[in-house]
Amino acid sequence: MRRILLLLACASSMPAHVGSPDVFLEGSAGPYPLFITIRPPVVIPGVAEVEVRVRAKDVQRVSIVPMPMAGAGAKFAPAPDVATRSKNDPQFFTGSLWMMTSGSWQVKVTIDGSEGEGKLAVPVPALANRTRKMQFGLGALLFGLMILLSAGAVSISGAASREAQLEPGQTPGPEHLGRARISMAVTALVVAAILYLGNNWWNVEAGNYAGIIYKPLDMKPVLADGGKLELRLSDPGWLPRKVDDFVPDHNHLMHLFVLRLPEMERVWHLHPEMTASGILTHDLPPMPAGRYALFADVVHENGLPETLVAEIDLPEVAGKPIAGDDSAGAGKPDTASAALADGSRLIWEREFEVYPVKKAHSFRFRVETAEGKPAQDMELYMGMPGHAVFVRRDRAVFAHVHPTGSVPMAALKIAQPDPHAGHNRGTGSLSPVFGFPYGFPQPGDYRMIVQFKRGGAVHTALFDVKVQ
Ligand SMILES: [Cu+2]
Repeated sequence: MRRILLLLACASSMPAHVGSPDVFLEGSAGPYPLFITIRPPVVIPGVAEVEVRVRAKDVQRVSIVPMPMAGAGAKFAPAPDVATRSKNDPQFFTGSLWMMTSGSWQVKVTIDGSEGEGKLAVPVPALANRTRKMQFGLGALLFGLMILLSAGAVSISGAASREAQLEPGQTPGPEHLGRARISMAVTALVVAAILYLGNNWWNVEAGNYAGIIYKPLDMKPVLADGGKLELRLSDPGWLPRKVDDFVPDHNHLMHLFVLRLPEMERVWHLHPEMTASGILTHDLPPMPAGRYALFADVVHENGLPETLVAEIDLPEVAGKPIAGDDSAGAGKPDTASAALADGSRLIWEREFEVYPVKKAHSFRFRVETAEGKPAQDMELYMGMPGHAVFVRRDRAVFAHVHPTGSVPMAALKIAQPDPHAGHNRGTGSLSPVFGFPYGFPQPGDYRMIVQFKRGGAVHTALFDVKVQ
């Protein structure tokens, strides 16, 4: 019975990133540059909050509509909602949308303005990740009402068999009182049976619900001979999902971040390859003995991104030299400007001493040469001007973010009817200034890992930031 009172099965949502459910996207809908923040619902079914900042004038209307990424629902859009324009800020629009089921969703954003219509689809994973406790006050109120109803039913049935057949003014005799007692006993039994069955029904529903609570794929890391890291993936049970249907993101099926514990002062960004169904392997680079945290980003065929998490103790690994898109970085974390191996610096154009929680920012960085001049020889690193990881020191939050935002490019491409929509393609030489749209989901001490490529070499810088 207590479970009836204390539990109300509902779910909060969490996307692929660990503990960082909000979706940030910097992109464009046709001719209109946008900054979009989507906060998936705390409960599913539930309401997602959508914020759209249009970086263009003359926008008449912003409309938004949620749809599944795949399946029949992806073809038939419901009527879109019109987002509300802010009174103080005519370029800022907000809206809320219902998300009815768990899974891989997208929010289609349509802008109508003087330059015609522009569309952008933003992938939003809506994943139930826990059963929430009922609030104590609500539980107490419902418990009181249940007692009142049960007692009421018993008392009404007693009164009915005692007095219903009496003339007005007549007092009930012993036979009426006896009948009333029997009737009340029977009703009490029936009420008890209803409560018992109701409790069972509730438990069955709660059990079913527990089955759809999101669990990322399990990842078991094993060090094989010759310094080969083997990652064995398995499904702990959730909605139908495969361990081998990943699509390449920046040309790689998996982006694996390896952080040395406990200080996270050394980091590797590696790209294991699938060598058998559900098994990804990689030749480790030279690494000192120690304990390491692994965060592996993958994107499923239906656009659902996941971050798989594991830890491993490693002996000293002689390893193979870093090659291809892999990179390694180490350093003392800074709070504003990081010295890089070649004497140049990465300057963080920091806005706050302590960052506010839940607020979207563009985290801007600038690369300066040893002489303090803007760097000229910037290159794309895996298709991006920069890669950033935001990880809380206790590792309960992990997000891998690009200048386009927190949505993996692979998922963004699946959502777009036009494969080139959604990202601003740079023309000419690459700017030494880049930014990452992100908002911290929870307070705490965070490590920020920023990677970019310059003159053929990948650089890694570490920063520390406090969030309240
Ligand atoms: Cu990246």
